[in-house]
Amino acid sequence: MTEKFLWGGATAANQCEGGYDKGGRGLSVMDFVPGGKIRLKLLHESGVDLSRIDEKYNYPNRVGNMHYTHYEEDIKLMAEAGFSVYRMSISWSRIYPTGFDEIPNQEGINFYHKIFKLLKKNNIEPLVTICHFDLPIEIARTIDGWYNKQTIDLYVKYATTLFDEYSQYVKYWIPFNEMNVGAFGALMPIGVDSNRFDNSLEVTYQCIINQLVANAKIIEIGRKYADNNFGTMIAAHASYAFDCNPQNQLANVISERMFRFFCGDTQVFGKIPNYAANYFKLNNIEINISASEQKNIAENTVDFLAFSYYSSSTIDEVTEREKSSGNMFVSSKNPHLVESEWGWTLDPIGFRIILNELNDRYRIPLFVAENGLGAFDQIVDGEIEDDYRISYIKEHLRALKQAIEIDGVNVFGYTLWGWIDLVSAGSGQFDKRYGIVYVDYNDNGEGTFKRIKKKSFYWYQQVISGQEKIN
Ligand code: BGP
Repeated sequence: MTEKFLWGGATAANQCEGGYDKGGRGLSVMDFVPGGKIRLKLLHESGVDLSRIDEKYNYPNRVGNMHYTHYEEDIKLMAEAGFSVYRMSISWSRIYPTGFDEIPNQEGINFYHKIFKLLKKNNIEPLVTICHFDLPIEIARTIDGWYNKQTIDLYVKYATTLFDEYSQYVKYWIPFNEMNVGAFGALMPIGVDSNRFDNSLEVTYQCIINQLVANAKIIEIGRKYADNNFGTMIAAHASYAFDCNPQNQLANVISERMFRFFCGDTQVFGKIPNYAANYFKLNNIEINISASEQKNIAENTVDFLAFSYYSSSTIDEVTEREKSSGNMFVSSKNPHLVESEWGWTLDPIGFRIILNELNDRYRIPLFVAENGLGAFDQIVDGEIEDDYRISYIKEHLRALKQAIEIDGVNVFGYTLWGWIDLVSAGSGQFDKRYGIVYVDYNDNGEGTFKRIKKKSFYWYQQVISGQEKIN
């Protein structure tokens, strides 16, 4: 893979680009998902209306942090911070505006050429997510997103265009962001709200299966190009049984399989695991997958495993306990841990645990594609003193260092999530900030989009250059 440890930051097109109506871009599913507290409720309970926008909501993903017009400045900041890698995603509807188009949108193609050229000039390696919660709206509206096998072909066409255009710059590809999150059956990862269907579990898993098939297909194609490396990407969290009650221990093992491991197991080992086949049988889920699709999955496994890590969760099946919310997971409160302002447990030891678990299970290189702290920031006299963020990152980097140096875990890079403030995926808030660079914009839709370096920017810059030691 690479000799050098890659340091950098991560974003997703739908959360940072903005310019939803610029450069011939078509609309995407995220352009119809309202921001604010209502977002999760709509995604998980009442549904998002994909046919129109509703005046009573705002749609922050249409605006992002305006990277579309600020990309030159943003890449300059990455270079100044010392990044050697930038994890970014491409907006599908910027390349194929409806998803069904015969030919790609040249303006969209040109936009990413400009980005890749600038990254190259600054010696920053792009690590590209092909689909990060991003689907042209027409695919969702007319053929139910990933539930329909036709979406596989549309995605293969889109990915092939990316290889044709950008293989000269990109050698690390992540076909899908956090594939396992599809198990929630929610719109963002699978482009269809499976709760609309009577057999929602079957719809959910058929979508994930279709993505697994698409993933293998594009790996097969992508390998014919230059030196391409492909990674799966999962949302990882350390998961604990609340106590040593065997019932809780077993519940923890079982809950982890279909959520945390199913996608990685299939993509790394090339076969749908037995526990999943049994789960489908026991839950009357009929999966549509052909023998040739299965063969393709077996022959096109991934080269590395990328993951996000923010927090841990705790399972207690025996006793009803107070709940805490993590990155989409609701779990029993862990009395040993404190939580962020959004109720996510802060658990750097859990990070070391998950690094070990993934390393031991898969034995392929790991990449930390997302890690960071979402917090409210205050500007005082033009400065942002985000010591809380520095301490979160420092503790997680210490755990990473221990995993590498003490435990022998094989990790080739780390990208800080939302290295520049952007729209939160879960809450649609702009004021939930992850950045080491502040963007002057807020949840009321006010601001100039001016970029301001936070205290954490200078600190992370020193970590990358080796002047700041993590001990
Ligand atoms: C991951 C997503 C990202 C990102 C992050 C933080 O699940 O891949 O897109 O947003 O979580 O979550 P949030 O934005 O909800 O705070």
